This record gives sequence, C-alpha cells and structure tokens, in this order.
Amino acid sequence: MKTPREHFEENDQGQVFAFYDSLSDEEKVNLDQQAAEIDLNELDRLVDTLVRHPGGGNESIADSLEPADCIPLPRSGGHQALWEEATEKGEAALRAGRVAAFTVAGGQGTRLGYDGPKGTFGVTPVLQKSLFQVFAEKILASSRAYGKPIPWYILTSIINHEATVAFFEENEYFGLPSDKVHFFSQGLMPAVDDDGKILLSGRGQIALSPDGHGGALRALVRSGSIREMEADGIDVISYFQVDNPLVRCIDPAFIGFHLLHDSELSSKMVPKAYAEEKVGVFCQQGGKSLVVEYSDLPDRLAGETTDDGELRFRAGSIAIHIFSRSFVDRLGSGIDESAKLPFHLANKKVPFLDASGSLQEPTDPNAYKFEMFVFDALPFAKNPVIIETAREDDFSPVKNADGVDSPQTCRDDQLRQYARWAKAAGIDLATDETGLPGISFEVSPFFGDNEDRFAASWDALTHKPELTDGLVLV
Ligand code: UD2
Repeated sequence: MKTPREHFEENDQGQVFAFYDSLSDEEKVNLDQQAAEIDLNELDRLVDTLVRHPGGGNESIADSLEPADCIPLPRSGGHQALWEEATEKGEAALRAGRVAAFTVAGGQGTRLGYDGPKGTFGVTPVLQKSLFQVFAEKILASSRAYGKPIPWYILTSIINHEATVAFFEENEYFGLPSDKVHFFSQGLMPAVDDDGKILLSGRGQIALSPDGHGGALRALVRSGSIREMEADGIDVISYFQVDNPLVRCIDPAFIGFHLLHDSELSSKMVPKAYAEEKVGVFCQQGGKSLVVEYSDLPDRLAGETTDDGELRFRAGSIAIHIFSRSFVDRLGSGIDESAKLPFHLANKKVPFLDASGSLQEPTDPNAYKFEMFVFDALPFAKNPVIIETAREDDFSPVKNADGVDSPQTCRDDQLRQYARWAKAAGIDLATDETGLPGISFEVSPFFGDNEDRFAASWDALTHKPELTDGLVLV
C-alpha cells in the first residue's frame, strides 16, 4: 500500500509534500488526510480538459440553443385553475409531511465583504434579523400552517461550518426543533496553478476550497441526509440559496407543479430585468432543458429580442428549485455513470506557499478552482418543470456591498412587499412610484408570509396599530 506522499510523487504532485519532513506528527496526519481525499485521476482529467485544452468557448454553446418552455403565472396568461390545482396538490404534500427545506450556504460570500457565514448577515428593515432567522421563521410558519414539521437541511463548508452551527445554537434554532435542523459540510477541491500543480496554503495545508453548490448533491448522499429523508417519508426537497430573504422557502404551488408533472427537478424563473442581468438563463438544446450561466451566454443571444420587443432568452434562473429525493440519490451517489455534473473552471487569486515556503499573496488571478453547479443537473432530470414566479415575491438577493443586489436594495424590496400586503388588506399607506413606503416597518413571517395570511392576521387584530416608523407586526 502506497503512502499518500508516494502516490502524489508518482503523479507529479510531490510539491504537496515538500515540507513534510518539517511537520509535527499531527500535521503529517492532517496533510495525509487532506491528500487522501483528492482524486488525482479526476484532477488530472480536469486540468487536461479545462486548464490545458480549454475548448469550445461561448459560441459553440450557442449553436442550437432555444429558449425553454415555462408555465406562466396567471397574470402572464397562465391558467388560474391550473395554479389552484397545483396549490392544492402542494398543500396536500405538506400536510402529509413529504417536504424538506434545503439551503446552500457553503459559499465564501467574498463580494459582500462580510466577515462571517453569509446566513448570519442582518437583512430585515427594522430588527436586522439575519438571513438564517428569516428562513427559520418562514419554515416554522409553514410547518405550523400545515401541521407537520418541515426538516431543514443546510449545506455548509469547511470555511463556515462551525460558525454556522454555533450561530444556531446561540439563537436556540430560532424556535425550530433542533433535531429538525441538519448541517453538513460540502466536499473540497484543490486549487492548481497554470501547470496543474496543486497549491499549498501552508506547510501542511493544501489550498482547498468548496466544490461548488453542485457538490450539494453528493454531500446530501455522503452525509446520510438522503437516507434520513427516506426514513422520514420525505420525497420533495425545496432548494434555495442563502442570499435571498424574499424566497418563499416553502411554496405549495411550486411543490404542486413538481408533483403534478412527476418531475425530478423543477425550477422557478423570472423574466430577466435587462439583458446583462447576472442570472443564468433557462434554455433548451437537443430536447433537453439546461441553464446557461450568464457568463457563458454570448452577448448577441443575451440581447436578442422577439417581434414584441421582449428578450428572447428571458427566463432568468433565480436558483430556486425542487428536487425529488430519488433524483438526488441517483446523481449524488454517482451510481448513474451517465449523469455526472461537470466541473467549471474559475480563475482566482489564491494565496500560496512558494518553493521556499514563503506565503505569496497574489494581486492577480494565479490559480484555478473547480466548481460544480447544481443547475447542471437539469439535463439529467426526467420531466423538468419551469414555472414563472413574481420577482417581487421571491427574489431579492444580497450579493454586493453596494449598488445592485445589495443590503439596501434588498431592504427596499422587503419594504415594498410589506407595503403591497398592507395595501391589499385595506391599510392606507403612502408609497412612492416604485411602491416603496416612506416609513420603515417589518412583518414577521408568523404574522404573515404572504398577502392572504397577512390579511387574515390583520383582520383578526382587535386593536389595529397605526403603521409608523419602526413598527414590527408579530
Ligand atoms: C447564482 C447563479 C446565477 C443566479 C444567481 C441568483 C451560479 C453559478 N449562478 O449566481 O445563475 O441564479 O445565483 O442569485 O450559481 N454555494 C455553496 N457552495 C459553493 C458555492 C456556492 O453552498 O461551493 C452557495 C452560496 O452559499 C450561495 C449560492 O451557492 O448560497 C450562490 O453562490 P454564488 O454567490 O457563487 O452564485 P452567484 O451569485 O454568482
């Protein structure tokens, strides 16, 4: 049996062990463990196909792309009766306890410049509740409404696992039963230089980073989460990203469409706001559905319009999906050789140890990372369904410190949503032409997490407060 060091040396990756002899016993064990997790054959193949011989480019993707078919909202011409049928179907599944929520929160969140797991970032207008608290309360409100616990699975990574778990413990799981909140860490991939050599971030430390949200599927299987869901009778997994507090974590109509179509993977889309918006686009190619990431869609297609002036490739992916449990099992366990998520390449700045052992902090991208994207599962899914959703009810992510998709735009979108609900309930509230109220207030998901529940709670109040700055409806 070869040692990891011998194995790496034979595969031209001996630099990983360059400082091995100077390490303590514990550090040696640690480095051996990290090395043992790396599949050098897979890495070699990735370096060869993605780094040394990158092929194709955008134009080859574009050749036979068509826009995907989507189920429109009633306001865009969809059938009201169909949406009602879907809602009933989804509600029945929720009452039967078949649904789990799943959040991917393993990313680094570098763009926001916030030091800590992104889910701990405060976002609500008055109380500055964290993203995690918002999701927890929405999940709890749904589980109360349908009379069944909704387990919540949270994907973390080596970067934030401990801090994430500690945050939930400190906050007593925001009222959720602690045995219904499950954390598990995603896989890691090494960063390599231009020559495909694995980089070290310390003498006994490989430069490892999360394997992308596509790694969620194998992490769900490896962690035993899929088996646990099976034992609990859960077959519907409601997937969303950690950065979007507007998301309806649990949406009966969406669940219903997924089940009515016997779909393995369903997705929500919003019409893109403008051609350059940084969201993937749902397309079709060779009879399969797929998402083409914004950076891969040639400008000429992104900007193409139809006769009525709409973007032709307009179905923006907002990273909200429903997976069937059996589909995750099939893809995540790797038993289906024909259904493997590809890796994508990212050219990044990665601090590394040079040959003399000093740490270099590059100012330009010096390394390649490999990531899987969860939406690459779409072409492998049977009966994929894409439904339209209202952006204002499902999507306002916090990605950047300022400008678009920032804490400010997200706060305003939450306020606009509360104001719409308030007005629909008959409350007199002044708003500007974008629907933004002049006051800052907040609605707890327990008071209402949609227009109807808000109206019901409001009507039930014997003493109706005046909506003033700082008011929180709980
Ligand atoms: C993502 C989508 C984009 C659009 C947009 C909507 C990709 C590549 N693009 O863009 O098409 O749908 O979202 O907001 O996803 N994450 C992990 N582990 C990882 C990497 C990421 O859990 O290894 C999580 C991360 O914590 C976050 C989510 O995945 O919740 C999105 O990651 P991102 O910020 O890299 O994606 P973004 O904004 O480029």
